[in-house]
Amino acid sequence: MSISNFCVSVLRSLAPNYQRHCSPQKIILYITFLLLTPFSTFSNADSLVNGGVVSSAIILPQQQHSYTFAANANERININVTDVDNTNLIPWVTIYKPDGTYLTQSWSQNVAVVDSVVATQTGTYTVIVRDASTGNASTGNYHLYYAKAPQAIELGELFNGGALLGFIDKGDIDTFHFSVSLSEKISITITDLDNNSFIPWITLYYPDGTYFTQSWNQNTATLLNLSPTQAGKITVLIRDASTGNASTGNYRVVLSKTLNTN
Ligand SMILES: [Ca+2]
Ligand SMILES: [Ca+2]
Ligand SMILES: [Ca+2]
Repeated sequence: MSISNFCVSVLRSLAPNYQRHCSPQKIILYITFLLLTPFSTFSNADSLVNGGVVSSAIILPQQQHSYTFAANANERININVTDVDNTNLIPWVTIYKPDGTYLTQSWSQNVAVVDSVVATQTGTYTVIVRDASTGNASTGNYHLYYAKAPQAIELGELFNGGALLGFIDKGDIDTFHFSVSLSEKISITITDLDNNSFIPWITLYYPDGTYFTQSWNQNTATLLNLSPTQAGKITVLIRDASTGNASTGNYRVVLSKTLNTN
């Protein structure tokens, strides 16, 4: 049996009416398309966990991976997609709004950064990860870090007077939270414990997910005597602010709250 006859018989058994309209050549093309589709446009559409990381790989040229997350209007979206192995892969991330229109994109040789982008609609957003190198032809392992304010709390709660130690991997986003009342002022310091190229970068968001403030510094980034305008749980993001956002390092973060006497 020839390949075309085999394909015709397979398709006839799967869809008895379909072969009436197709030549054997078209049927072969159709079956080839079906066979290649799962690899060439593989799309898992996994739901992202807030504060979590996905480890995956672009294994074929022009492959695209899709993910989803839910957000309310005015919440803030942070996503880093890293080229884990320093290959020719140029991680490229694009986000679409719940109505399917474009929201934002980013690409970089090492770490593609979506920083504090406002969700303009309430609903389910779609994230596409692919390679941005010439011909979209590079492959490689990637990590996708996702942190939406509020409620990204990968590493738990920061307490008044307490210190927490952490590590920023390449393109990592660490997340904490702490509670605050309107009668308190807050100060936070974050220190690069290894004194290397890592630039500790701290960003705070209000309980409703809107932006509060941020700071970064080569050694110790400091936020001093801030008076929050919302009470509740403040979301804290820690990232690397060095050029390319690809430095790694150990850090210590310290929170102190004092009574607001103003
Ligand atoms: Ca690369
Ligand atoms: Ca980490
Ligand atoms: Ca540093």
